[in-house]
Amino acid sequence: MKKIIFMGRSECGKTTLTQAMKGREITYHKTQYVNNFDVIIDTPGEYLQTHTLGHALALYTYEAQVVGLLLSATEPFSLYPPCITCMCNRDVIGIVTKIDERGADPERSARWLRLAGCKTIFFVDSKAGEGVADILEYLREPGDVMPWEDTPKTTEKPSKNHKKSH
Ligand SMILES: Nc1nc2c(ncn2[C@@H]2O[C@H](COP(=O)(O)OP(=O)(O)O)[C@@H](O)[C@H]2O)c(=O)[nH]1
Ligand SMILES: [Mg+2]
Repeated sequence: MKKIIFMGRSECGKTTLTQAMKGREITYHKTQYVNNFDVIIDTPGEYLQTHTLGHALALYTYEAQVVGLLLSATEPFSLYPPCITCMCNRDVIGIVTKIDERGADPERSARWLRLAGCKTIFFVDSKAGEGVADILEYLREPGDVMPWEDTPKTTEKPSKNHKKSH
């Protein structure tokens, strides 16, 4: 799987999505540090909310192949400046979280993420797991086995002896 780094303000759902993508039972966990030990780098929201710490996030993008900007569908504002994605040379995707919440406006959040420069947007309810598989598929690399599969998908061509079935 491609390595992704999640960014977004506190409480937007970075850790919950991280846990949902790993198939973990969701437990409360306050992110106190940049968690860079896996294919998902989880970061504290304070890094995005504090101007001086924002530079650390820009540096951390080099540790990942994909940057995920999270924005909750319930947020009445966005912290992302227009065209911020050009700050790094990685693919940047937008992820709208909490689409299930009362009063959520996923399309409004998606518009802010597009304004920030995200060309691909995902919509998730991390609690129910909705939309999580789409992100995993996006990050998939040849040979990866998805949680809902039991055998790896092969990208190898069939051998000469292998009959094609039509
Ligand atoms: N309804 C709903 N609640 C969510 C979702 N994602 C996160 N939450 C809740 O939002 C709160 C903050 O989540 P957390 O993952 O700690 O946010 P973080 O600060 O960005 O890591 C927690 O109470 C989560 O249960 C979601 O997709 N839907
Ligand atoms: Mg967190």
